Amino acid sequence: MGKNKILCEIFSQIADALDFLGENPFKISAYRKASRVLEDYPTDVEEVYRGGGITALTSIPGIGAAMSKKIAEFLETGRMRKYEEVISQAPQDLLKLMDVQSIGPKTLKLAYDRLSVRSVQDFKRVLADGSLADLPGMGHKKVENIKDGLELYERMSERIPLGLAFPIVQETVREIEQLPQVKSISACGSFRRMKETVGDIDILCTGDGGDKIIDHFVHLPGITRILGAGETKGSVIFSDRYQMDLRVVPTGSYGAALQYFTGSKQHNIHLRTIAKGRGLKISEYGVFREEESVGGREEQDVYRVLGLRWIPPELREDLGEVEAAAADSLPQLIQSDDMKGDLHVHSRYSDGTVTLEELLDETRRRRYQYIAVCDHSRSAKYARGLEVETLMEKVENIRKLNEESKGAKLLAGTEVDILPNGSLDYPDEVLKELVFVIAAIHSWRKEEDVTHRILTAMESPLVHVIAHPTGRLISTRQAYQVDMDRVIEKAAQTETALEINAYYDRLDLSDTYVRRAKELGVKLAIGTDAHNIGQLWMIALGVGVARRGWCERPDVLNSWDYEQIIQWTRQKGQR
Ligand code: DGT
Ligand code: CA
Ligand code: CA
Repeated sequence: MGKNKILCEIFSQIADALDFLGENPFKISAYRKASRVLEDYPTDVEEVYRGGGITALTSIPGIGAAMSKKIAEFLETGRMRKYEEVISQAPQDLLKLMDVQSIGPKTLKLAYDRLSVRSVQDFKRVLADGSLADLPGMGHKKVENIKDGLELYERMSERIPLGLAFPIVQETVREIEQLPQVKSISACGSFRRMKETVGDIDILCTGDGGDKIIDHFVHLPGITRILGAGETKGSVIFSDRYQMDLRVVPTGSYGAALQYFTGSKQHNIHLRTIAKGRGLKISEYGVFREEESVGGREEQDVYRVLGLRWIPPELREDLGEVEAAAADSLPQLIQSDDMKGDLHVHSRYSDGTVTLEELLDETRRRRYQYIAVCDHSRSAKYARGLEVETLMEKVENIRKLNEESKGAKLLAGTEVDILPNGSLDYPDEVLKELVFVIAAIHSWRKEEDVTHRILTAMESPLVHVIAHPTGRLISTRQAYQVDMDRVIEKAAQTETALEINAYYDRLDLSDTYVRRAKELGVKLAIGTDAHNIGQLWMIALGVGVARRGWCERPDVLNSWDYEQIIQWTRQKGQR
């Protein structure tokens, strides 16, 4: 696929540059179109060209004679004169700003000619120091627009943590599905695949009267900008940060569209390659043999015609799932309904806001069997870590509550700090009184490699889980230095579970580590790290990570019954 990608990029850069230079709009749009076609094209153009020359290239839909010549030139010589010519007249870095809604090619050209602006940085400078505003035709209002647009653009180019998108998508889907015109609706894209961050939010529906649906969508509360609203697609920005697209497709192609827009792109490319080998074509409109439709109403259709089992969205990253589906060896992924408890929750004893009674009620309300109450240990002063005496009082209170409770139980636990030398923040006699011990690193020196601290903690038979093993925060903090290969190996040896911390800004372990852990037989424990009731829903995010890590029920402690968990923790203690 190498050459397609390069050519796609080249054509896109030519289009931007021509736009900047004020060229003919038809020419510009021909380059844009060629770029889009190549981005998506399942066969290597080089192969096409070697097979049938320029004529074969021309037969690619969207690639005309002029473009075919340029592709051929590039394939033959490794160069494209048009590209070199155009690029030499337009500064690449500056042209990135063409993506900003309030900045057009004319403004960029003006800044280029009059203020010698050559880069994004230059542009920001002339915007800040007022020299851009002094140019003819700029005006106060226009400059303010540019500033706003640029700020929005930079905010929008950051990826959004899945957990922040979650409530927005749920609410939007609920609003739209109430409309009488709507038959089916689903989120798709990276959101449906439960990726830990999403670029934008994609929603798909089918029904009659697309314009009405779209109109309702673009006027939902919280929407701060409408980027576009047609009969089949609406595009908006919610709360100045989240881009959301809603597409309305015909019922007959809803399944095919859902499959297409769920991606990932790599997964889809893999499927299209298989389809091609079978004389089939799959697109967002359906599955076709020649011109005849052979499916597309249901998402299943797309997989069925390729002789594959339906693949859960969380696996669709082209990381072996297509092969597994072909061999009928897809995992039986864990599901939210399998969750029998939450294995990391804080109470009022440390820095949470909830009482033990409230947690027990919540255990029942969520139809869980248990919640592990894991408050901070004594060194965690900033988080009101418990002194031994208070901890023992808590254990006693949990014992009493459990005695009177049928069904639901609290697990008396702690989130014990792993101290700088790898020892634990409570002595063994204290830890022995607890049912569920998760150990974590909360402070480390800059540049410190914490691997030995974690390995040492895992050697204790009293530690059941290592909490948030890498320490990263998605939006603000990189992981500490830790050799995760060694941690995972040691977890396997010592039968220590690793946490999937489900708090939206942690999601730690992340999917790739989860998959590696699972492959070595390491158990995973999903914990929300909730400090109040309103955070318990995040278990769904943890389940998403587990699914992306190919986990099945036996891999995840919280899918086990209360008795099984207790037995497992005792066994570890007796090693
Ligand atoms: P994101 O938004 O960056 O987190 O990632 P996605 O996966 O949601 O990507 P997005 O929003 O660009 O497009 C949604 C899905 O639509 C994507 O997963 C696959 C499909 N799709 C979009 N553009 C293309 C394309 O150019 N080629 C192919 N094969 N699929 C595409
Ligand atoms: Ca997306
Ligand atoms: Ca999108």
